[in-house]
Amino acid sequence: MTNWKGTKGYAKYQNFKIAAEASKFQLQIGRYSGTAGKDSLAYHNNAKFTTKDADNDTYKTNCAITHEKGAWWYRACDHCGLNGLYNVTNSDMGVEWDGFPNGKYMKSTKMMFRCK
Ligand SMILES: [Ca+2]
Ligand SMILES: [Ca+2]
Repeated sequence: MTNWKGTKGYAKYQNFKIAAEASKFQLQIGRYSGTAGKDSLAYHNNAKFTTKDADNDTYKTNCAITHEKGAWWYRACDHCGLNGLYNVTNSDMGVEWDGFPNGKYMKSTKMMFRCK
């Protein structure tokens, strides 16, 4: 990830698994290591995937509509959200990673996977 001030960091997970549709694409992640300041995805571990038309989060409303933008493994609602609105740097609806050094709003992010 690179934030709007040009600071780069990464979050690496020992395991990263997304469950089947019947389990609402529940997220299961392992141990964190990295330079992202904080393991902000830990809050989303075991959360189900919410989209605008499928409220699977634990909040009373649909997080993808009322508090955030973009589908994600919301709970109530997020500590990171990489599917947020691009170039929004003043609200929780942006592309963000809480605790990231020198600014939580991201200019670019990449998710990469390695098979075991
Ligand atoms: Ca909800
Ligand atoms: Ca957010």
